[in-house]
Amino acid sequence: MKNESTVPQRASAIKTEAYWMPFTHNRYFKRNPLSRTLVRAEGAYYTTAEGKRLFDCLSGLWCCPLGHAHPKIAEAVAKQVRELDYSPAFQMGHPKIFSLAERIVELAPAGMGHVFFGNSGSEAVDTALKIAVGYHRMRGEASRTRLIGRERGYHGVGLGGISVGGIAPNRKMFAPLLVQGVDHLPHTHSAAEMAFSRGQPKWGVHLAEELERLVALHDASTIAAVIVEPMQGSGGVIVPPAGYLERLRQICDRHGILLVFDEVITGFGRLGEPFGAQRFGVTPDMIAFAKIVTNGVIPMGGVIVKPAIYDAFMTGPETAVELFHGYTYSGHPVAAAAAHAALDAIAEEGSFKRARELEPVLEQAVHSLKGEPGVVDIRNIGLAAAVELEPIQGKPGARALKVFERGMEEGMLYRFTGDTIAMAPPFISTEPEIETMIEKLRVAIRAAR
Ligand code: PXG
Repeated sequence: MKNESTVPQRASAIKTEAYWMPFTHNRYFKRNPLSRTLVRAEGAYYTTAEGKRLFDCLSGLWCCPLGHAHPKIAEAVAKQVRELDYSPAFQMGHPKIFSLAERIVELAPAGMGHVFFGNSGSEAVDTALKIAVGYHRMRGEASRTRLIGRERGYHGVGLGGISVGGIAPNRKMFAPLLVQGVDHLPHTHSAAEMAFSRGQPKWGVHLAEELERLVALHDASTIAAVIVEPMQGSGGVIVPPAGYLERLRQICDRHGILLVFDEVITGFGRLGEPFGAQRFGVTPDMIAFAKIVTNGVIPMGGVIVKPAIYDAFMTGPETAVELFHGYTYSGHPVAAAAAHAALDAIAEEGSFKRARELEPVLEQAVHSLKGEPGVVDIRNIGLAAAVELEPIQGKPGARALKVFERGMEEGMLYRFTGDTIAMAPPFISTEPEIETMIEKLRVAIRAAR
């Protein structure tokens, strides 16, 4: 194999070739895999194959904020495997999934009624898009098929999700597979107007009016749904301008368009409330969730819908299947057990409140990086923050990669995409841990000039 990298090859005890790693620079990774191979996790820390402890700055991939090896979740999973390890998802049920749906509806904003389960955020999104189109058809408005996403949006990697998504590299290679009849709202980030905003930017509410333009262009009778992340996570913690989501809600209502919030990242506490919907005071028609629902321990995702959506499908003969959709592992009992334990832990440990308490600590700390070399923007809300770096000329992503690698030397596992460093620390973090996470980032940024 040809290797053009200048990184020295190290002896490796593991064979890495067969595994094709997702969203990873495989060849570069495989030159030095041990430093990035994790062998243990406990609380807010990972341990690498080289024995190095790393603070988990992104809570896994946004999914493990209650801390790793949570004893209650571990116990619940072990018990469930012995009691009922699998239950057919179609035409059969089990008690824990019914009660979990009830619990999730209770946590959701008032007015939601039912939960459809899958196993990932991507499945949740594609499920929500299918339900949206099916809903209008069931109501006799079969012309409403168009879906509207947003630039810089990330909605997973299903064909529906990449179609409504707005991240170019995730789409361009698969262009022929993209769903037809999708349009996009502009993203809401403007370096000129809102760099270094704390929390919600004051500029940008007018960008919601672009939805009126899309309605005028396509006609409301062709539009099924608008899907947005309340806060764009993968896009680099892009926080909605004050009033923006409220305006999207009004425009959707005026034209009979469903509003879907993709809360795969913001669901279950990342913004200090159960959902972004509550944080921003805007209730969508559907909420896609995943990740924190099980603290990342067992894969699970799903869609919460308003009763009117569910009811629209509950017609026809009682013995007929109403929605031709579902997965072998929809509502998996082990995932349901993990979710119950995670929701118990959230309630017992006051996790949402803890996230709210830590928000100003993170905000204060991360904005102190303004003025460090190459820092062009800092954004934050809830227990999430991003530091955007100026790309090194002709080498996009290279500066953030340097920061990431130096961060690991400093005992920090940051997340980088493009030239943005993202952080979403565990809810169990202490204040000094959050401050250290930022001070080490300062060291890494200075070293990555
Ligand atoms: N929607 C949103 C808003 C997401 O953030 C998905 C859907 C897809 O979920 P699955 O479970 O299919 O991966 C996501 C996933 C990052 C990062 O570093 C973000 C995600 C996944 C991995 C990394 O920002 N979000």
